[in-house]
Amino acid sequence: MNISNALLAKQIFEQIKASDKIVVCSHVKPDGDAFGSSFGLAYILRDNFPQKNILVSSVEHAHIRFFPSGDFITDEFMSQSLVIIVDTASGIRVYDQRWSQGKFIIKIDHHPLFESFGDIELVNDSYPSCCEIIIDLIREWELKISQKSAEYLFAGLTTDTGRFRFPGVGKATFERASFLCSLGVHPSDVYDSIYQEKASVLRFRGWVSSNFVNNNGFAYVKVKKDITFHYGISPEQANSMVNLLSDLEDVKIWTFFCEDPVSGQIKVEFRSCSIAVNEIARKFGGWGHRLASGTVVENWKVVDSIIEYINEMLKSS
Ligand SMILES: [Mn+2]
Repeated sequence: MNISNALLAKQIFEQIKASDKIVVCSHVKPDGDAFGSSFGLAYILRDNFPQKNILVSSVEHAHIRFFPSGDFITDEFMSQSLVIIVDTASGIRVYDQRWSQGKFIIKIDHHPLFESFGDIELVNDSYPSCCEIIIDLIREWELKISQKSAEYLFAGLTTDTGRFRFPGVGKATFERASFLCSLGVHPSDVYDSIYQEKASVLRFRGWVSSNFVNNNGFAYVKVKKDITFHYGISPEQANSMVNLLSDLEDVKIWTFFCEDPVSGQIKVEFRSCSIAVNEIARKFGGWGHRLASGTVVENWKVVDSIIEYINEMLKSS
């Protein structure tokens, strides 16, 4: 942990020690890292400070069955709490929009700084997963970590790094993973519970494999609402599989366009091995990491203009 983070780490710990009520919160449509960093942090704080009241604001039924359900939080509790928001770059994406009513707000995130909010912000985009920031903080604070909490953190670390594949993964990430293993995490057990797939999901993978378009290093698939309906999967689940196209030979940019059956909007996930796709995302109203970003657009016409834009970009590069 570098020195500016070490100072922030100290300030955060002081706030935690001084608070009787704490709410840990993450982003809407939570992924493994959102679940892992919020439940990991909350469970560790509960174990170390049993006299404090620590709640997690999260979905009622996690689509990754490995994780527990969120807690019921009253308005009163929220307004009396230290609110810690993890893995979330913008205030509007926080799962519980009452977060701003908290007594004191702390943001801990690994996305490129998108918007400043909170009373203390610890943002470091050199971390491949938010869980790894939590791991470094907990070690800095010398707190004890149960096997369960270590598993939550491992689950977040492994999902956000694509099982140790994505850029940014190196010595530090493996060292943190190794540290979690020393606390009793068995990676294969975690994988067994988070990577089990329903038959419908596996069949959808097959559909993607036979229906993607591949053009000059740009691979994409348009997932219209009748497809997600047919396979019985949610648009989030569909989009989380964008990296199905990552191993394609000579692919430079790969993208999933997935229609939300309720709003009719199209959620777009951009990935790349070197081209800065967050600039493309930004051009179309989105945001994210340099090599992994997304946006939401209104209709398939906009999707076609994105496709044209990327095709032109790759032609001229
Ligand atoms: Mn994350």
